Amino acid sequence: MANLKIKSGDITTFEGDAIVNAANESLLGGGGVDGAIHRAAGVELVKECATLGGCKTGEAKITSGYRLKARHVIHTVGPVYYEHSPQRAQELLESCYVNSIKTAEEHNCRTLAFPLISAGVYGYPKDKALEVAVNTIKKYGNDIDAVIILFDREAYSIAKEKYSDITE
Ligand code: AR6
Repeated sequence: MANLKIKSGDITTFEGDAIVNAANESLLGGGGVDGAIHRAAGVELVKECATLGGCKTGEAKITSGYRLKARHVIHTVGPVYYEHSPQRAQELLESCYVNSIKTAEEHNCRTLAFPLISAGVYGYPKDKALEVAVNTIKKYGNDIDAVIILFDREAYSIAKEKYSDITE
């Protein structure tokens, strides 16, 4: 089972092998955590992203971290919640975590930080998004040290209540 913790904070300050970005299919930047990561990494990041040919929902692609303290950024695209049945949305969100972990392992990244993918603009209910994140990372992240970094208070208070054993 993965070593998993949940913290509150800003993922752009994470020091480790890689941070995961909740991107969109273009990979060319956006708002939310995506915007924050691109601002912190600098323009080199969008230049590399532009060479990747986008990313399908549920898949993941890796770049360098540029000015970030993390060596790499793993870009994944979560489902827009209301575009799918709840079951399909869950499958796609699970794929984001599985493919991000797989990509990390392929690049020898062991310390990884995740945001709460799809739980912002893409409308995935925060409690359910957190459940998918925790269960999937625990199940598939055997060889990694992972932290879920929660930016908004509501998500963090859900985590403190439901996962007090791993929330710092
Ligand atoms: N550190 C950690 N988490 C953050 C940060 C941060 N600095 N900033 C926001 N969050 P969202 P999505 C949280 O909307 O729902 C973008 O425009 C935020 O509180 O960033 O997957 C992309 O380009 C929320 O809990 O991502 C896509 O178009 C979580 O990150 C679209 O939004 C995810 O919220 C993706 O939507």
